[in-house]
Amino acid sequence: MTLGRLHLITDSRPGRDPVALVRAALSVATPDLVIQFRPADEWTDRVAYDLAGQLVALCRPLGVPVLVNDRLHVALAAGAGGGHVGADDLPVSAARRLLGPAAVLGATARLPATALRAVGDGADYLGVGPCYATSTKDGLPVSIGPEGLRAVARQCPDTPIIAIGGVTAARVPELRAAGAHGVAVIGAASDAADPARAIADLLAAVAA
Ligand code: TZP
Repeated sequence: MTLGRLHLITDSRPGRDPVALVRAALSVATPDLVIQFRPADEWTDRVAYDLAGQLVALCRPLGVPVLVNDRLHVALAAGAGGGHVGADDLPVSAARRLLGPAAVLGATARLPATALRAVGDGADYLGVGPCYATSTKDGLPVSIGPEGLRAVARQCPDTPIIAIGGVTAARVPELRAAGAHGVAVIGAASDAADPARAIADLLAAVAA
């Protein structure tokens, strides 16, 4: 599996438009781009399904994978390329059974032991973090920094590591040096004055 290096996570905060953000990303980049659709907890399955379907319809012709965070039934129903599970979601082994062998499955890991288990249970890639402090998501544990990511990368040398949490284009080089295959962002794209420009900068940084 060749996994894209820039994972754009849709912003589910009130007032944000996931479809507009994805359109901006597709206008500058398609190889190396992965969309992770992250429905807000309060959204109904119907809302999540409708949005996921719109994103899949936009991305599929360009060969850009759409992964759905947590709600794997929405991923399956909308024809997404796979899903991503965190610590409070379905276990990785159950997620793999549900999605099948061909789907892309990512798992969140903060520590080497968790990462190793996730890979053994069927994760294709690991979302590792939070690498830095972030205000985009509440209730996160303390950030692990590039050194924490390096520890996970050493434990799982054959699995792509996607750094998450407080990632900016300027931080990409130290994350790549620590073993990251790529990065996942919300704020660095969604909060930018010009999201398409910010996404282009992030892509250049991960490709360097
Ligand atoms: N999981 C760990 S950090 C995070 C998630 C979903 C939020 C990342 O957002 P940002 O704005 O890129 O720091």
